[in-house]
This record gives sequence, structure tokens and C-alpha cells, in this order.
Amino acid sequence: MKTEDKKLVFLALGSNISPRRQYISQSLDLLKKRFPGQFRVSALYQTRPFKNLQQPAYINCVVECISYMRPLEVLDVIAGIEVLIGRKRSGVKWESRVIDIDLLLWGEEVIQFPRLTVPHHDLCNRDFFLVPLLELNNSLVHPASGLSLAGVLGNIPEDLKTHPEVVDAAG
Ligand code: A4P
Ligand code: MG
Repeated sequence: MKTEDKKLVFLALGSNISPRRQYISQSLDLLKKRFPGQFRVSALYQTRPFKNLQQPAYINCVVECISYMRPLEVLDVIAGIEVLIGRKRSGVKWESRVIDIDLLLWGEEVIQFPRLTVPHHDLCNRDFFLVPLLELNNSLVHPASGLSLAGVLGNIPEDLKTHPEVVDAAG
């Protein structure tokens, strides 16, 4: 294994089907097994559905971990975990989901494959990604634009805000 294959990556998790915390926690356990070593998890945030769609509220969080895999291997790993947790895709865009795991950042790289775009294509519009991401590291910059993600968060328009609130232990 070459040291240049070692990357600091950020993954986002979201669930809006009950029991949301259980699906998140099971996904985190499975991710931890696939990404041994450094593994930091943000608080869990309750968020309103993005773009005010008529769907249940989400729980979102972000994980910082080390990957020794290639980006497309990581995509396959997270898709496999989604299936293990019970995600079924009906093909409907933005349907409710037991778990969605997205790859937000891959070190400071910009990656473009037919089935993978990193940074996540909508990172700059989604406070439910940015708030937990910045909780873990508030000096992150967007690898493509060089803009500070804290500044990007401050520019999200009102109609896209999901108002993340930390969920307490009982939530
Ligand atoms: N793909 C490309 N780039 C990536 C990446 N960086 N990370 C491809 C993960 N996947 C990536 O994703 C479709 C395909 O995107 C994958 O097969 C992969 O090859 P998917 O998970 O199958 O479909 P999806 O997640 O349902 O995509 P969709 O419908 O565009 O949903 P979004 O955009 O992910 O949004 N509101 C709140 N508050 N919190 C949420 O977490 N999530 C969504 C889902 C909507 N509203 C939300 C939340
Ligand atoms: Mg996804």
C-alpha cells in the first residue's frame, strides 16, 4: 500500500425513516469497520427536508475518516452499507430513505467520474452537509473554488436552509 493512497475523507449520512438514529448508528458501526483508525463523527443534527419537500425530517451527520481505498471503491463500500441497512431505491428522486451515505470530500482533490463527483455536487447549497462538516473542521476550503466552507455556509439562501439543530441523547 502506498502512502499516497492514504486520504482524509468526509462522508455524510442522512436518514428520514424511523428509527432514524438506529439506522445512523448501524451505518456508523459498519463504516468504522471499513475505515479503521481515525474516525470522528459530528453531532447528530435534526434537519428540515431540503427545499421544503413534503417529507419527514432528517437526521444528518458527517464522518471524518482515513481511506486507503480508491474513490470508486469507497463509493461501492458505502452503497453496500446502504443496502445492508435496508435501503431500497424505487427510482424516485429525493424519496425518503432509511440511510443515504454521500462522499463529500476526498482530501483536497477534485474527482469526476461518470458515477462519482467529489466534492459532492451540491455541497455548497446544503447546510445539513456544511454544519456538521465545519463542526469537525472549521477551516476547510472547497477544493475546486478555494472558498472557505464557513463563508459558503453563510451565503446559503433562506429558501434552501434546513436549520440543523443538534439532537440530544433522547432525540
Ligand atoms: N454519486 C455521484 N457523486 C456522488 C458522491 N459524491 N457521493 C452518484 C455519493 N454518490 C455520488 O445517488 C445517486 C448516485 O449518485 C449514486 O449511485 C452515485 O453513483 P443515490 O444515493 O443513489 O441517490 P440519492 O441520494 O437519492 O440522490 P438524490 O435523489 O439526488 O438525493 P440527494 O441529492 O442525495 O438528496 N434533506 C435533508 N434535510 N437532509 C438530507 O440528508 N437528503 C436528500 C437526498 C434530500 N433532502 C434532504 C437530505
Ligand atoms: Mg446518496
